[in-house]
Amino acid sequence: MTDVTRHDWSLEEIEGLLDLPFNDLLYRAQTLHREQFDPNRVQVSTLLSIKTGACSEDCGYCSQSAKNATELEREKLLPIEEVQRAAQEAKEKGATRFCMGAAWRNQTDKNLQRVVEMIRTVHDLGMETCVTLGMLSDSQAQMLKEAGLDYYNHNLDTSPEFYGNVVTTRTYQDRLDTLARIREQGINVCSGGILGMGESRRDRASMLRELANLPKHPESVPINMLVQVEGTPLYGTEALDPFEFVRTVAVTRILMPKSYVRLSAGRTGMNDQTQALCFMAGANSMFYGERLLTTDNPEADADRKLFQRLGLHFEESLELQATEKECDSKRKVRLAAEFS
Ligand code: SAM
Ligand code: DTB
Ligand code: SF4
Repeated sequence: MTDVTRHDWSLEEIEGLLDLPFNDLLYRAQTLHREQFDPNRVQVSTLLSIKTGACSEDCGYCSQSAKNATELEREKLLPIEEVQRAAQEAKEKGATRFCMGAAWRNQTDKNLQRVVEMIRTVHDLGMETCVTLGMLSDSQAQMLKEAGLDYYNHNLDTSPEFYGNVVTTRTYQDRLDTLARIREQGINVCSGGILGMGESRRDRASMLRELANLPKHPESVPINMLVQVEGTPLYGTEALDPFEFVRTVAVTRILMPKSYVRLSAGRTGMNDQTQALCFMAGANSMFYGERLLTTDNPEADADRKLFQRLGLHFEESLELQATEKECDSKRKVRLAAEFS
């Protein structure tokens, strides 16, 4: 079989995909998706904000920037018991990964040591761990690796061309450098972006080219729809056509066929039909639980009902999958013996 992962996409090729008739695009994405994944399984992660607000970056979309006049209440780094309780609850509801986010531009080693303890605690509950803490130095990335961290989330957010319209306190290259440090340590990379910030289709193509042409594709690619927060510069931006969102999910699937594509922020503003189209376009991961970091996500019950209506299932943890495989091979041996 030919290798389906490429790292040499041109902007024109990607724009060509985004321009395809909707049915042709979804057919291509769904076909590739089926070759790599069970199309009816969705990986679910639950988020927790472990340090909220007062961030020194000026991201135009974010409720947590100190530069944005939002109503958010700032909170110091959470006590470990609170993190443990939230992770346990997420596990009981069926999440297999727990993602902890902090509103930091970068962090002190002292704070990072506390995050390391949180990672160990969540890991001991039998969940996969993910953190998103802003920029990292080499030694900090190494500390996270030694703590056994599974994923680090660090989004490129948009195209290099549009980036300056959204953030001015860091550069695109800063983001790429942190991603390289995470890779270097062998931590799984979670990196994607936000749509609906007033960017053009070409910008969406350009962001996807950056992600798809990384030396190794991110294992997880979150595609967020902008959650418009009052008091942020991007509040009031014209809403993106939901079909354009679905198209971008489909092209993400085509460019990075082996990656998990995550339907991320913005689901509360989407109807069930749009979400179903996203799953058809190749999304196979999402945030689950009523809260994202500082804004709302659909109720867990509503998501379970939607999954039931669509015949979708939560993907089990890797541990459970391994047990299933073991049972499956034992069953095959037994059947072979019975029929011989
Ligand atoms: N401070 C860290 C950072 O910026 O990498 C981690 C937390 S930050 C909130 C994680 C990601 O959430 C951002 O990179 C952005 O893609 C996404 N995000 C933040 N606010 C959002 C919003 N209002 N709508 C959609 N996505 C958002
Ligand atoms: C990602 O791409 N989206 C998540 C997670 N990675 C960290 C965060 C979404 C945040 C939405 C706005 C909020 O709740 O503050
Ligand atoms: Fe800070 Fe992250 Fe929000 Fe930017 S996105 S303001 S870095 S918390």
